[in-house]
Amino acid sequence: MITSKILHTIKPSLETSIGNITFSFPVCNGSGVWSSSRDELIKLGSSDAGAFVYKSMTIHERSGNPGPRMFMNDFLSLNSMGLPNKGVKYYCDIVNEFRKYNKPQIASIAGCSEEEYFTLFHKINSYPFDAIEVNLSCPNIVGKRVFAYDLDACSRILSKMRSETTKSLGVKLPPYVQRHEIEKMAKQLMVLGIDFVTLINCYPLGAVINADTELVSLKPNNGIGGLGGNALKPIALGQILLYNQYTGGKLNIIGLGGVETGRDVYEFMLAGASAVGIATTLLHEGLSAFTRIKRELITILKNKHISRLKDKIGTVRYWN
Ligand code: RRO
Repeated sequence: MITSKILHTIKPSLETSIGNITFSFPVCNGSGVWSSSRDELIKLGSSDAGAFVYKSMTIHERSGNPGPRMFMNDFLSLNSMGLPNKGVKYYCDIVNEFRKYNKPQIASIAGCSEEEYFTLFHKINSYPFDAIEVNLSCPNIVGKRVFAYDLDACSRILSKMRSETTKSLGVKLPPYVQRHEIEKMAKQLMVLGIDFVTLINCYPLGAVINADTELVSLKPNNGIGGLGGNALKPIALGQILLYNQYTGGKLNIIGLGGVETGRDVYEFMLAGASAVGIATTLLHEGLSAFTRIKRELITILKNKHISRLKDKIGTVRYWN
């Protein structure tokens, strides 16, 4: 009884790592949310977020798709943002200054061709970003390939980058619908020596229709966009479990998809995520979501008498 009381007052460690970077708190933003402009990034830096994940960068600034390009309700989000971002130079110009926030800074890059990915990579690689997340799963630009659905193209892009950087290198993937696709990708990422995988980007090609107005919710791409939010959580958990199984827990995972609470973060970590991103929740609630989730997570750990969150990564129980 006394021991349990003492354990309850000790602050648990929330520290985890992704590749060679350490998160003092494992919850970050999903790329693009609060991370497109200098002002947003300053606020993200001052928040309880465990790391910065920059909006996916292209070579030149893009204004993105015309609106309405984002729809949200209590259960889901649907977006067709179309990669609005300030261009790679803008983010390279601020990364050094933002080291003052003492959080890992993860650059996200998105090209329209293999050549563009390399141009972006070479630029980013010479700046003090702590990690590079190669977004091979951006779904919202008609005519732009989703490279993640082509294993050979992914391998070409990632193996060249791996040979040229010592930074933590990761890839952001979409959900796959067949088990063998996940197995092949997971094993290939291990062979290539990739440090982390971000699972998952939105579920592509969704739509929402309003019976009253008889309108689709989004303007771009005739109403088609990527599904996010709570509706995505079971899909994200399934993908994380499978990647974790196929890599024997040796590939670090940033889990993303429908995370709203500290309890969700805990479930994602049981499934095998070493860090967790929030996107739709951050849009709904703002940056105070990090503070709330941190509080909730600490309460769970205290109630379960867990002193180090990282000990729980991948420890989900299965039925015999
Ligand atoms: O900007 C977007 O439309 C977008 C991107 Br790049 C992405 O990777 N995922 C997403 O849901 N939207």
